[in-house]
Amino acid sequence: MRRIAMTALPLILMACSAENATGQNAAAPVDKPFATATIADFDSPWAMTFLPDGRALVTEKAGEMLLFDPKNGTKIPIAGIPTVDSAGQGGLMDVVLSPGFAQDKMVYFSFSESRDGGKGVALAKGGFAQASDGTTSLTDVQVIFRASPYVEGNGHYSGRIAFSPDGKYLFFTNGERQKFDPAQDPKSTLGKVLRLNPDGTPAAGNPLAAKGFHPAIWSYGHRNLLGIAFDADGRLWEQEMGPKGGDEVNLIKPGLNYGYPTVSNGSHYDGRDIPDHKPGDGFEAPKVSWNPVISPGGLLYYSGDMFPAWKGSLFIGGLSSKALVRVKLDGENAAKGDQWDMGARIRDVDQGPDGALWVLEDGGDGSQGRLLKLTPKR
Ligand SMILES: [Ca+2]
Ligand SMILES: [Ca+2]
Repeated sequence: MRRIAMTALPLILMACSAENATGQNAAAPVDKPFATATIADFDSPWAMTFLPDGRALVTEKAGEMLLFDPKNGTKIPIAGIPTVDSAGQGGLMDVVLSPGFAQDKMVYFSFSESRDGGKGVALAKGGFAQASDGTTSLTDVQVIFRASPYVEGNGHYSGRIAFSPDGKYLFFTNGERQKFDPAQDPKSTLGKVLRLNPDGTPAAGNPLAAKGFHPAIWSYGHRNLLGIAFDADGRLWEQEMGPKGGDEVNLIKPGLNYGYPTVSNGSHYDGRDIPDHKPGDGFEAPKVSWNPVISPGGLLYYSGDMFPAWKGSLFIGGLSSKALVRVKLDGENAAKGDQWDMGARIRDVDQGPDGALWVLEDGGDGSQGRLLKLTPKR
């Protein structure tokens, strides 16, 4: 037994140094340039968004939305959320405020549901209301868009939401539900970035409608899109989980085909190759890709002043990589920046009113689902 152990050791060391030598999975122990404070514990949180008064809405996978006050730790359950199917990767997902929230109090959120014909991701809105006794609800909740078609299975719903900087359009991501081909199917919204009006109807002038595509489609050929964010110049950035290898950050432009499942810098989990993105293949290549994967769970474009060196960077929460990942942007180009080991699956990253970074752990695989606040190290 001892001989076997002695023989195995150099192989393990070699494997480790080989991985580090690529520099791609560099969660090596580095001094983090931020201080980390644990603010609260949640049960598998999925997304958060700050209200103008500094409180926040936090979604939990099983279907609860909470009004959270970072000042005193108070959590108030919000009534009015529809029934959620939270099996597998499903759950109550993203939450964002209407661009006119100060006046219209409207909250947009996404969730997976089970209906006749299968399961899918839905987009809903409701009015934020808090009574004088503190009771909080979303009122007149309406589902304003459903992915199509609904199918069997519990994976790759996606469901991220972002408003365009002018507030006129709502971008919504639909994953390919682990069914591959729908990402290239012009009639399906699966594996697509969609552009909608704030009432959930397809926006007029979407780039592929005249070619017979579903009128909501903005771009296609995507896999599991767990982050979209606009930068300060109005460019739309998206991240998606690739298959075995091939996680991507893409610059989203109208009407383009991002390749999945025809091309990917990764390969299928069963070992079959997928041709990599190549110049001239007719597909839009990612600006950054990862192999081994980081498993991107959420995306933030950082516009704050608290970390001046990172203003204009993307931040990604890494699930399997248990990392916070920074991607540097330069116009239409992007490049890998930092990757900090966080010791837990990271689901989402948000920016506080003061420019602090707020990080939600996923709550799976041994982590607690904590809310962390990152501030510059003194
Ligand atoms: Ca791609
Ligand atoms: Ca490949």
